[in-house]
Amino acid sequence: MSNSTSAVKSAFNVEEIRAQFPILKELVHGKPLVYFDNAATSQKPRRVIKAESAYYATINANVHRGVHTLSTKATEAQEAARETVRVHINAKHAHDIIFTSGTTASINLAATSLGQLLLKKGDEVVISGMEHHSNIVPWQLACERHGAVLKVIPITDSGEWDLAQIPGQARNDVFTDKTRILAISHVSNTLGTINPVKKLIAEAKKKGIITVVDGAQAIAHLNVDVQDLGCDLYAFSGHKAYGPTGTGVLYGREDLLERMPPWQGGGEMIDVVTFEKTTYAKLPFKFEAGTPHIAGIIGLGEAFRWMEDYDKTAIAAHEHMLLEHATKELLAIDGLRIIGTAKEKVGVISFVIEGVHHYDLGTLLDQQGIAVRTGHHCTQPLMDRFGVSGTTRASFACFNTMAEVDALVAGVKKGLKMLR
Ligand code: 7TS
Repeated sequence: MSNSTSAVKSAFNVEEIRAQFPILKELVHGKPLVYFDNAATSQKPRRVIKAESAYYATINANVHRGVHTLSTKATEAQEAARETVRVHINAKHAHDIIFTSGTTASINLAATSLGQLLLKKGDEVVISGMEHHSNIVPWQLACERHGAVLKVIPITDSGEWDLAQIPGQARNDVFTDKTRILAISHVSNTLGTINPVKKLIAEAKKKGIITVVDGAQAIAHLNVDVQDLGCDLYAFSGHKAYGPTGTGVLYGREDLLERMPPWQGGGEMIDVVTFEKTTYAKLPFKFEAGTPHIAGIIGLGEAFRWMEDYDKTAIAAHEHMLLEHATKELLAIDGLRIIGTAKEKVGVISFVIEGVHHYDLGTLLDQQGIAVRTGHHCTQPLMDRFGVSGTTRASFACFNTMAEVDALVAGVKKGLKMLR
């Protein structure tokens, strides 16, 4: 993990970090905001907000097009963001970083393009039972298009992959001779499970299977080193990592990206166009049709520069402390059950309470200024696996505090008095 230890890091001080997030001074229903919905989207430090608006105020122009000064400056700022992301995830080349509108777009690009490149009738794509709908539906569509079959790694009671029992296959045999693609999440948005992706990728590689990782919930919380993981493609969103909405990345191994057909056609992704035949631009532009979200990408670069200022291991330790405290205190509540009790977790805690609807609890918490997400979290098959219709989910970020966890626990207890 050389990428995150190469520069001098600021010491982790939660109050110093909080001071950089303007939204944390907001009141909700007259109460200080306690923001525990970071898995849906994280809040933004002032630096990121400033970088995005400075683009519009001072260098707004289209990229890679004009000879004029503003266009050059906008292009340089956008490409600097690409280099920042490259360093952060330890990709080999800047052109291995494709900008998209988010994880959803990144996985749709991957599924559409890889489907066309690799899938034939009877081939298999393997996903896991804890995937977000964004890492299920694009693969279903690709399988439907090419006559391939979607296979699912089952989930244990604690919320981990059950690699010994793939339905219809021999024990300990996740992959068959027909498996072409493995698409798995690094971290579960609903359970918080940190999956042993490196191990499974190594197994897949031995069989020549292409590996795609959904890193939406990992990127802000773990040291992500794509070369160390050995994955072929890695997808994430900017907005879950302190950056703007409408931005995302698909990292790809150069030789695979070279072979993959383009996903969308349009301006900027071409080399030469005639009515008979079009040739495509070099990487990464082959996959970036049309005017990108330039301001957002510049904001994304600033968010990653901001993350680089801190030691992610220290941030992970802080978030883990919040998780342990929340787990212990919530479990002491009568009738409360935590869904997702894996050994390795990020700061995500999903729970159900006997006789209480998650929506009602979420509404009562909101009245106390506490933002959580309720529902199925875009993981309906996982809800079915655990036999629940939804959960209440608190998801932590580096700016959250122990006092806020105490406020959540007190808020749940107060809510229960009203609901029971
Ligand atoms: N994959 C995972 C693991 C996610 O958690 C999410 C969003 C996505 C993909 C899609 O990301 P997007 O940025 O393209 O929307 N997860 C959540 C969530 O847990 N609550 O709201 C969005």
